[in-house]
Order: sequence, then C-alpha cells, then structure tokens
Amino acid sequence: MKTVFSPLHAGHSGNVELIAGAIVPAFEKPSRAEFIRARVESEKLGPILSPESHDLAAARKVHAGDYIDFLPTVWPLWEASGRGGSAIPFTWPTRGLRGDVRPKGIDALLGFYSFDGGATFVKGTWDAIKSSYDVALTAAALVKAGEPSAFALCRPPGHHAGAAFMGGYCFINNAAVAAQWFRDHGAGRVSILDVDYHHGNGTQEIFYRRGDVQVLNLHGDPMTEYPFFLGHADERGEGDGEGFNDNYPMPFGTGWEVWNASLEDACTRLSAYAPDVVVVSLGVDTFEKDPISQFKLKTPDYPRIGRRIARLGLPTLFVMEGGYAVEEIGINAVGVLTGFEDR
Ligand code: Q9C
Ligand code: ZN
Repeated sequence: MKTVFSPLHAGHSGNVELIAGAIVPAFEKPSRAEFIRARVESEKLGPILSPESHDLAAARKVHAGDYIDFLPTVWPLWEASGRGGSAIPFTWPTRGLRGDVRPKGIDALLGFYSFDGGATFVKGTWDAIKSSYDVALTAAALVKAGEPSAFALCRPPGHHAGAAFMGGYCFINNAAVAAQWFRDHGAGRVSILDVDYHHGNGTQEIFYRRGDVQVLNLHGDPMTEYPFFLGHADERGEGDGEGFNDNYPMPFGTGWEVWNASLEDACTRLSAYAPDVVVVSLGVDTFEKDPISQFKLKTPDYPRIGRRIARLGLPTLFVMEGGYAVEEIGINAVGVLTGFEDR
C-alpha cells in the first residue's frame, strides 16, 4: 500500500489546549505523524510519496467558501493584533445568541467559525492544514487510478470539521473532501467508515442530507464523551440522506467484543449500500492506553479491523484521524493497514 505524507505537518507545533481546567501542550502533536511514518517504513508497508499541490476548489465543495477563505488569514490576523502563543477561540454563538451575523475581528471570527477551543493556530498551522488536504487528495487519486488502497497520513486530522466550523484539532475535513472528490471523479456512491474514538460530527453534518455519501460512525457515547452534542443512535440522516447515516455510540470501557459487533453491523450496512469506494476515517484513539479516551482495544485488535475492512472487497482510502498514545500510534495505525493486506 502506498502512503502519502508531507513534512509540512510539523509546522503545526507547540499548540496548547484547555483540558480539565488547565492549559497544557496539545495532545495532537507532530510526533504522532512521525511515529506513524517510521512504522510505515519499518513494516515496509510500501513507498512513501509526497503530495501534489491542489487548489482549494475541492475544499469548497464540502466547506463554505467564507470558512475556507478565513483559515489562511487566522495567523496573520492574530499576529497583527500583537499576540503570540496559540490563536484560540473563546466565545461561541450558542443558543440564545446570533449565529447568523458574521462579526469582525480575529476573536469574533475564531468563535464564529468553531464549535470548541480545540482547533488552535500557530505560525505553521495553515501550511500544515493545506498539506494535510493535499495528502488526502493525492492518496484519493491513487485509488481512483486503480490502487486497491492507499494511506493518507494526514495531520492535522479532519473529522470534527464541519461545513463552516473547526474544532477538536480539525480544520479541513480531509475524509469529506476525499469522498466528495471521488463523487466528482466517477464514483456514484461513497461510504465513509469512521472508526476514530470520537464521533465524526463534522463528517455527519456535511453529508446528513445526502444519499450519495453514506456515513457510518463508531464512537464513545456522546451522552458522556466529546463532542457531546452529536453522535446519538437516532441520528439517521434527513431528506435525501434519510437512512444513510448510522451511529454506533458505545460506553466507556468498551473492548473488542462489543466494538467488533458494531463494526460488523456497520460493514453489513456498508455492503448493502454497495458503494464504489470506501473512505476510512482511521483514528486509533480506541486504544486501551490512549490518554484522552475510554475504550479498551488492544494492539492485536487493529489488524483485525483491517482484515474486516478488506473483506468488503472495495477500493479503500485510509485517512488518518486521531490517536494520542504516541509510542503505540504507529504500531496500531499501521496494524490496520497490514491487516487489510493480510500480512
Ligand atoms: N477540552 C480527534 O481525535 N478533547 N479529536 C477535549 C476537553 C477533544 C479529538 C477535551 C478531543 C478531540 C481527531
Ligand atoms: Zn478522536
């Protein structure tokens, strides 16, 4: 399997986050991608390619144009206002406030285009976001050109980013961009299988009213887990999308047996949908030692996930999402890919 990777991710570095009442170094850090890249090499998964540069037209097909225009301006506006550190939103247009009026100034705009304070900017963040987008599109093109699978080693991740908002370490929704790109390049139907520990709220929002992209999500129950406000089992899609969104919320402590039953059900639904291509939002924060997550998957479980996905018998693009146990992130993420290749 070919991997697409860009070193530009590393400029998204030194960010902080607010967690459990403290400002701490963000768990989503550059070493994540480096451990995965090193494991791709040591396992001889296949060649590692640099991404082709793409314009932002494909991003604008799943995101609002004004949101995409905003992202590259964040750090320059932040610097121009005399600040350093990380650019972080701190106020949001929640219930009872006006979410329909776009205010001015960097603090207002950061809140307007986010749902939490988890997507933060430093100087190199935009170039990292753009490189992650290029990685996803370049890997998608490999699958379209006939590769049975490809690995988009994206960083930053994407699945919490919606049509017009960032959050949860995510800015551009790389999996959604790739799914839309497949639709625009000959695929009639696309399925997105999101196995990250957290619900892919952005992906769900983007495709919720569409029947041409099926979205299947396995995750921690939002009654008790981030992102809290989406990801329940009764969210089944609306309008043309009715019946094409499926959520599998699971409780804290979930291990392989229960998680695998959800995967099996999701794969059955996916096969019934009969897509032309599968996009896997590949998070490995389901791991028992993940520092911010509460599932109990073990390292030998990851190749099993890959084997089950391979049994779908469909062209498959793996897009990297979360996973914060950095010492094991490469073993677990690449474990899914070697499992897919049954080796
Ligand atoms: N401030 C991904 O795995 N944690 N994102 C918030 C409370 C946010 C995870 C903790 C976790 C986001 C791509
Ligand atoms: Zn996650």
